[in-house]
Amino acid sequence: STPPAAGPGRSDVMANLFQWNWTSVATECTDVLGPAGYAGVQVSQPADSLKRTELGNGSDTVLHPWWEIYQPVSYDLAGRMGTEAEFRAMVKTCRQAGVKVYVDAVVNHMTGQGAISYGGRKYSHFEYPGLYDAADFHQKGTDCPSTTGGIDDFNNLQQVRKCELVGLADLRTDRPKVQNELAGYLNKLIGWGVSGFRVDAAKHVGQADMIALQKKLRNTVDGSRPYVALEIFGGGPGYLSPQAFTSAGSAVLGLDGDIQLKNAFKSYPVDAPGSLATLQGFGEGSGLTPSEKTLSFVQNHDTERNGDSLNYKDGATNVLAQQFLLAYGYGTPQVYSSFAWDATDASPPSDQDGYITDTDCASKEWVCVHSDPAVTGMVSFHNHVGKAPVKNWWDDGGNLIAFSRGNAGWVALNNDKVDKTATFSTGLPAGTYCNVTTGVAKKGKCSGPTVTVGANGKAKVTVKGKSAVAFTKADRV
Ligand code: LM2
Ligand code: CA
Repeated sequence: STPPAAGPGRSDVMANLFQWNWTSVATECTDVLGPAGYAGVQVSQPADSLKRTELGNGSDTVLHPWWEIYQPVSYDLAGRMGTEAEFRAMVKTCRQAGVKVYVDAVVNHMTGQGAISYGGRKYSHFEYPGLYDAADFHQKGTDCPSTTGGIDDFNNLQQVRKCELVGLADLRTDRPKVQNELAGYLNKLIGWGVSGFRVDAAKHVGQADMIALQKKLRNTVDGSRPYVALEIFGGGPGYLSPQAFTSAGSAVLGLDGDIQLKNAFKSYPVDAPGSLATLQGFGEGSGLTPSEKTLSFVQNHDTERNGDSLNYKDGATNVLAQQFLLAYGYGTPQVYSSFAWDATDASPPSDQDGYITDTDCASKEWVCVHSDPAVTGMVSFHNHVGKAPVKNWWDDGGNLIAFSRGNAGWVALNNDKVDKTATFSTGLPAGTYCNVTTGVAKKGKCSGPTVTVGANGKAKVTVKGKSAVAFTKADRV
């Protein structure tokens, strides 16, 4: 059957396919993301970047760490994930599958090391032939007040904006020439059908320059303004806080939210009571940015490594957290899927030249959380309940919670290891419903276990350890 067009009819759920190559993203849009009801996909930084030719000092053992892509060299689509032709074909294929494409855009800086790019361009720290030269970068002393030229103090406004983030040459984003180069790059992507951006290091660009840049962006091919989500990690004072950036873009990244989710899902040592019950207040009520201004997630490529969030190594707990976020409806929810790693610097699966090889979800090298049926069932749930408010909250004070979304759907989540049984008010009419976390309702039949709701709207349900039960009105069988 033909999936609904991009956007309307499929809500807002995004998959973040971090460092998937373009041909793999395209295939996934057609085979999985579109049919599962994902409305969008975030893809990795696509511009030409640093290609390391030798190892650094000491403990440096990975020639092509994942972070090479965060050192752009030019705005040619010539990076580790594929060619311009492959990128454009991917955008077209995804849109045909009903999935809009959002691009990770690095606008704050260029490189901090190396001399040659994946696209074969030669460069040095402040010289990018045909693009930027020293006059386009903030300089130590004149612009940047730190003695090292780097950001030594992340609470210092001048340093955060005008010094070098981990030694990366810092663009003068207030300069018309720089803004025009950046806008030219982003508008090129929009012209190919891209719907928006995740802006890397937006805190280091600052509000004024972010707003000026967005004014230079054209409308998307759908006629809307591009969706621009700003990366602003929490903890900064005043103008450096995520709250201070909500009007400088479409949204900010939910980087405080993923910390709260980790603490709710993982604070508990083995066999001790946990705290999913705390999540009754999750969202603006727990100090986070407003829902409509937040791109929310359980983790991203930084937090899965730095300990701020859960990650795929948390297994069933991670899946349960994804299910909670999709069920609860805070922010524009995003599901992260990427490659398995041991060392935090590890390269994604690549050929000997650093080009990322095709994703294989069946291999141990990749972890495809977004296509786990326990997750896709909740994508469907999320799309069906829409904006209906959280009602009928129930918890046992510990690790078993349940709630409805208005009268449209109901969910229970058990973060304990043992099965739990209780009688819940579901807010739904009497009937037999298909549990979407373990089955699919098709032609009045459920491919897995069902739940019976009585005339009073109540249901006695056993929720297995580390799992969820969920259904919507549309899942009646
Ligand atoms: C981001 N958001 O603001 C990205 O989400 C994050 O992943 C990026 O850091 C960072 N900002 C810059 O875009 C990653 C990685 C760093 C890595 C940089 C640049 O976490 O470790 O820095 O990308 O590739 C690496 C070295 C670092 C070195 C730097 C410059 O790890 O030791 O600094 O390159 O040569 C001297
Ligand atoms: Ca900056």
